Amino acid sequence: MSLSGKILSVFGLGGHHDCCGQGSQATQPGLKKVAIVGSPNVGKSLVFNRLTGARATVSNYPGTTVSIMRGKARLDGHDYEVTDTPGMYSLLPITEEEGIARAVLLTEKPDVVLHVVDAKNLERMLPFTLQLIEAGLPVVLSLNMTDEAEAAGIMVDAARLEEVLGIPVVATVATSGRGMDILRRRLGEHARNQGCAA
Ligand SMILES: Nc1nc2c(ncn2[C@@H]2O[C@H](COP(=O)(O)OP(=O)(O)OP(=O)(O)O)[C@@H](O)[C@H]2O)c(=O)[nH]1
Ligand SMILES: [Mg+2]
Repeated sequence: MSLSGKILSVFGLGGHHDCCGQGSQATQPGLKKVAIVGSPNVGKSLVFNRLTGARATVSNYPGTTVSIMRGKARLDGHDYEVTDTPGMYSLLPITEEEGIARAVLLTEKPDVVLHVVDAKNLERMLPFTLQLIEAGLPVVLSLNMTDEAEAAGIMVDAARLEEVLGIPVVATVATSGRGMDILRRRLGEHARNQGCAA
């Protein structure tokens, strides 16, 4: 096990991912789950809105004053419950908000974890992707804000990154909706590849 894998195991993360919505925080019984995570201000909520449309509810995370959004999305022919989490920089939380984002991953055991990153700042964002993968979570990566990256002359080879990381990687622009159809399909496929889909 790598050093970061060992450190994560100290915090109760890592190792085999127990999927299929068996978490202790059953929110909508029977529905497969997608959790959206990532750094602050990368477009998580806009991606969430694109996936769920108007079908979303806001509530306080149990026992806290931190609000999280949940909604329903149809992905590749199946319904999922999607959770938007507060921005977090790593799996080792510092703020209450980060702790809740981690709790969504740990206790709710989503069938797919959608890591949204800013395509302009991949060097800063990818270490967190690696942490999520090392924790054994079923990760799909959304390279969001590719419009701004392209305008800045940054061309990311999503297919190559997908090959290197071994997880689905999709370029998106949440403001215009570019890439969202592909993202929906890849999320649904990845859930099924975990052997968890309906
Ligand atoms: N140009 C561009 N702007 C984007 C894109 N996605 C999101 N934004 C903008 O980025 C800002 C942040 O978007 P949010 O969806 O609130 O980001 P977030 O990750 O939910 O932010 P926190 O919840 O604060 O962590 C907003 O002004 C969005 O309009 C994108 O793909 N391209
Ligand atoms: Mg948000």
